Amino acid sequence: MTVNSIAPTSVNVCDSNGFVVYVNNTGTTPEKDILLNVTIPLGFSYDGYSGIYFQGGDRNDGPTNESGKHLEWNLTEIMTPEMGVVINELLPNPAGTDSGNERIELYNAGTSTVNVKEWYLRDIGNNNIPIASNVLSGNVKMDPRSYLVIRINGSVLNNPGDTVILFNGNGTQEDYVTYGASVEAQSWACVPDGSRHWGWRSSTLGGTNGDLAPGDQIRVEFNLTAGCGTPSGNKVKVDLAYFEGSDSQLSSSIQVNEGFLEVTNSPDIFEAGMGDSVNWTITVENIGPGPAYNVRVNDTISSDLTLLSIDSPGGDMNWSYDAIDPGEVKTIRISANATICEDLRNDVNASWGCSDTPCQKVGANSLVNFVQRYPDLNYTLTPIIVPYCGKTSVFFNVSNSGPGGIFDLELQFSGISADYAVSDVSGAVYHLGNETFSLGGIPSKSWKNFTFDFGVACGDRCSKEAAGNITIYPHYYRGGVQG
Ligand SMILES: [Ca+2]
Ligand SMILES: [Ca+2]
Ligand SMILES: [Ca+2]
Repeated sequence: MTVNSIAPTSVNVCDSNGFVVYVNNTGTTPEKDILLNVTIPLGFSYDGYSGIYFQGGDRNDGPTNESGKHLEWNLTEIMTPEMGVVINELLPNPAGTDSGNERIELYNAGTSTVNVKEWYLRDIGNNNIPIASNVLSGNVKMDPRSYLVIRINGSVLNNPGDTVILFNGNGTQEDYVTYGASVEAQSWACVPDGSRHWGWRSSTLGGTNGDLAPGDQIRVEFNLTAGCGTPSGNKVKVDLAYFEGSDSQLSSSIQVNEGFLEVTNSPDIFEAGMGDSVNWTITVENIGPGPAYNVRVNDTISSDLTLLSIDSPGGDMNWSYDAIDPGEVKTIRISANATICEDLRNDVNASWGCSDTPCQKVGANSLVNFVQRYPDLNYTLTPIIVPYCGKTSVFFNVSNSGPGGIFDLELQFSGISADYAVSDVSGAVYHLGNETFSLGGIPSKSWKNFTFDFGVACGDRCSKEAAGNITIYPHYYRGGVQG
């Protein structure tokens, strides 16, 4: 007997791949007690599917033993049908004289003992053959896997062809077998025992017909999956043991293709001013030779970035792909708004794997470098010449000619005499307590005007009215820094 293992030459990590083992009987007699052992290559695991294909029947039985490193099939056990007592072998044309030398072999293919004391056989010519009175070997209380050989008085089994029927004690048909032109000195026998795979074979009366006839083949199929990090170059080892010997074989070596993700978050460093939009392009590329399955991607922006848009699947910050093929690139664009000036970052993480346990985790991050863009504040005002017992309108122009914006501009007028009063403010808010005008923001390359009346109250005054200098202190924020 020979054993031959066919493995795929190239597999992808996570994919279920079919493997095949052929067991061939290259001899001239049926073989029996067939045991097949497969050594699973490093990194592979059994998927739970197995099929046994042989002449006379197919089975989907799993391995009879499974250790994680080995799969073992007792093919004799698997191929034997469990169907009770059946006709297993007929000798209708013994060598020389037939009369008194014809034989019938029964076989208990079931799992429990059957008493066939009351059973009988009958051929197409209605010749009845009681069993109990014609036992040549074996016991009418037939144990599982036991044989019973029946002698036939006279000549009953027709040499050109016949049908033999097995009845139980109630007269119910249990089995029947039909054969054609007989071969002298050969038995009409099924291989394996109890199967429907009949042929003219050497007699094995009282013993097994064998499990695999000469020239016959058993095909065993099973599926293995390569897990994360499975190395290339390993082989499947198969060992066959049978009654008369053994055989071993190694498959060809298996190349294992595994995905490898590379993640970029571009640009690495983004230069932005306050209020600017920042835009990133995230790429997830499979630079490995195999597909990356169950790809999960997560993007995180720091809390002081406000998300404007992201074109990920579903528009979420967490998304996934069923698979990314080798060489395939997924591109995501994300846009956010900077609301403060520091600790701004965007982190992207990706992972993939066959199941929940990832084969690979990878990430990339990008920082926002805040660029200080300085404003250039200028102001002009009409000269303040206040008439006695009167007031004058003051016109104030504030401009920002710099590249950076001014936020929350306040102009503090220090040194206003208590005799003077500010009134009719337009274009600003005046705070009497600290003599401050609030103007709000002055964006880059823009200006604002405000006006107010400045005056002195009338009174019986002899002295010269107060005169002097008013110092203006500007207070504002530029990009989060107080200026
Ligand atoms: Ca005969
Ligand atoms: Ca004969
Ligand atoms: Ca036999």
